[in-house]
Amino acid sequence: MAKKHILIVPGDGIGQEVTAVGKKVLDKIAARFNHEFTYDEALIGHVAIEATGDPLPAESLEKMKNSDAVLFGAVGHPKYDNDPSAKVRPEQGLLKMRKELGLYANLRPIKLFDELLGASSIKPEILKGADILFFRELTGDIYFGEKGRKNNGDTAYDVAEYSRYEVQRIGRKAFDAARTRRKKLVSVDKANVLESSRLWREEIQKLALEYPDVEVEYQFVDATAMILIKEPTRFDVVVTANLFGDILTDEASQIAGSMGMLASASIGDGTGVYEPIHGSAHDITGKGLANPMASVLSAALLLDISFGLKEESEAVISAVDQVLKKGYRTRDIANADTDPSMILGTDAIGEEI
Ligand code: GGG
Repeated sequence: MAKKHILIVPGDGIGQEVTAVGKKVLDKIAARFNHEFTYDEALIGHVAIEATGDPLPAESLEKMKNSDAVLFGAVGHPKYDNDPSAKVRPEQGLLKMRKELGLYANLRPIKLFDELLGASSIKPEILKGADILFFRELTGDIYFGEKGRKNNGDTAYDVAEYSRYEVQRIGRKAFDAARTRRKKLVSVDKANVLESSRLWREEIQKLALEYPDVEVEYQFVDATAMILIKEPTRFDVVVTANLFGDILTDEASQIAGSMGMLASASIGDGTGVYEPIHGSAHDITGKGLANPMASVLSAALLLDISFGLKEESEAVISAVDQVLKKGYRTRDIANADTDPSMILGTDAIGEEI
């Protein structure tokens, strides 16, 4: 029997709705497998700014550090997107959480459930067999380098920076994972243009010498963007920088059918954080339309990676699979052939799972 303390951090928008379903699934697992999961909640993002003025209050960070794992939702609010001069933004909470918890590796599995072949506009024959694990570096790059304005505010800059150490530690995680899979690693950079990418490639090349059993391919990010939708089965493990990983995994979500299907695990020095890759989606917030499967699959990653509960994790993935096999869909993964009575809202599909 495992005794674990899980912090629920719903954040903004649909984060609240989908995280509630993820927690219910964890409750069900605890009951079925005789574990004891205790919970607490914390604020982040816009809701934290509204309550305290701070996108990541010290109390939230403290609770994160003292938990066995965090199930997180999303941050963001359109009011900041339309106000570029806003000094305090929800996303600052997310970046600070990653930095403070040392979450340098963001694992984003691109898992295509068989039933969702045809859910996106990519042809099924191109998608069949696609199974990719992205490692997005999460605490460096242009997100964390110096940023500012000069020339009386008429010029803005964001510096992309990587140290050898930062590349090595994410690279090693990706090589180790490739060893447990199909032993193929694609390292994505822009080394024909960017100095930070040249250092990235140097370090991955050095690591490759330690992993002679792993076949390594180096791609420029623009080529990867094309190959992902042209030949997704070419990829096994992909390792890349923060910004490239952010963009490429949104693109890769179309391989899985929808952003609503993609879970992620952020791991590093301390407490692991598990979250859907999607944002707060205020256009559908409060309507009960959000697909909670990314949150449920994030809970599966939490059980496996932070708690070592493999069977429980597989039970969750299998539950999602069975619900899809029965024909249930949320709106984002339905198509013209879906029987409208099988299209369920957030809570209803959560109950089925
Ligand atoms: N659950 C993911 C989320 O909240 N995304 C919103 C966001 O601001 N993402 C930026 C990033 O992941 O770097």
